[in-house]
Amino acid sequence: MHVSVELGTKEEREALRKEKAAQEFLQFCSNVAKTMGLPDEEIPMVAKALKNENRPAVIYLHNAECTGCSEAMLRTSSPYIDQLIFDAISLDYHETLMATAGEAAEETLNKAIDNPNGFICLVEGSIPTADTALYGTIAGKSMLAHSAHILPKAKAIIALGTCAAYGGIQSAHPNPTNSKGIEKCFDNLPTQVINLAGCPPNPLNLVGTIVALLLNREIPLDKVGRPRMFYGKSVHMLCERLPHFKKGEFATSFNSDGARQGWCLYKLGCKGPKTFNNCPTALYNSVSWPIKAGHPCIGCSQPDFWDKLTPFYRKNN
Ligand code: FSX
Ligand code: SF4
Ligand code: F3S
Repeated sequence: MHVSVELGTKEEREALRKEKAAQEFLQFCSNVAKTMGLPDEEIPMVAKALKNENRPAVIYLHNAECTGCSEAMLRTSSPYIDQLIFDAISLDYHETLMATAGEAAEETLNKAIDNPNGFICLVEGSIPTADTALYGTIAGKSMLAHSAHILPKAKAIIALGTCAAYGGIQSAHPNPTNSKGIEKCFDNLPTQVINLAGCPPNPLNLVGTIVALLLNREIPLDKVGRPRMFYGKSVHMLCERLPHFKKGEFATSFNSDGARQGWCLYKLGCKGPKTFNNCPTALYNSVSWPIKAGHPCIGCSQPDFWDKLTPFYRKNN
């Protein structure tokens, strides 16, 4: 039997709850600032951006994908997605989250596109282009036509996840639907696409990107369109098992003493040396990341990783 006793008056409990929420928000802002590589003095700027009264409109499009990017975002305990949706941005259209459907949803979308202050477009999933693009449709239109209508009007475009950025699993060989990442589909985009690679990407990198956009900061990108502040270093260089790599201490099977002692997973196929992402320092949910959990990196933030970095468990020499 579980017994809980509540102490203090209702007002005292409410004040405590508010204080705890304020502390958690500050911790969250501190995590975002750290992930963006900002010094502590900038934490109040991050907090201000996330409490922005002129919330930018966001249109979120779904194409061919597993919805893992949305799931990763919704399942986070930190960053608090409700804070992001309700305080920092105005999520005007999201096909899997919004309550409206059918013509009402289309009307919502048209209103969001015509927002006089413009909108940020977040795109999840790759776009099938084979055979008149018929393998993915929304509201009777192909995903290709849907994006062609919306993306040229966006003031910023974020490809959320490896599918939207580079095609992902849909475009793996033999790619029967000729699916592509958004940059490869269009050559008339008004702005360079910000590729937040990862399958799924870390929600903290999305929040950091939105904060940078809200603060009108420049977002330097690497040669495959990923923000350098999140993808500037390899997983290997940031990995807590690097000392074992340097000492030549490699786990030889998942059921070995080396694996149990946290030795390097290179000989079990780890693609950390070829992969650029901040998983070891950003962590998922402030808790863990694949290698910490005992699994080699499969290179999920690299273009074409399904073709170029498989088989995932092939022994690296
Ligand atoms: Fe899935 Fe998103 Fe991977 Fe792709 O994630 S987690 S297949 S990057 O587009 O839904
Ligand atoms: Fe590098 Fe992978 Fe070994 Fe970590 S586990 S040190 S990323 S090879
Ligand atoms: Fe992906 Fe490797 Fe990070 S598999 S989640 S880039 S550790």
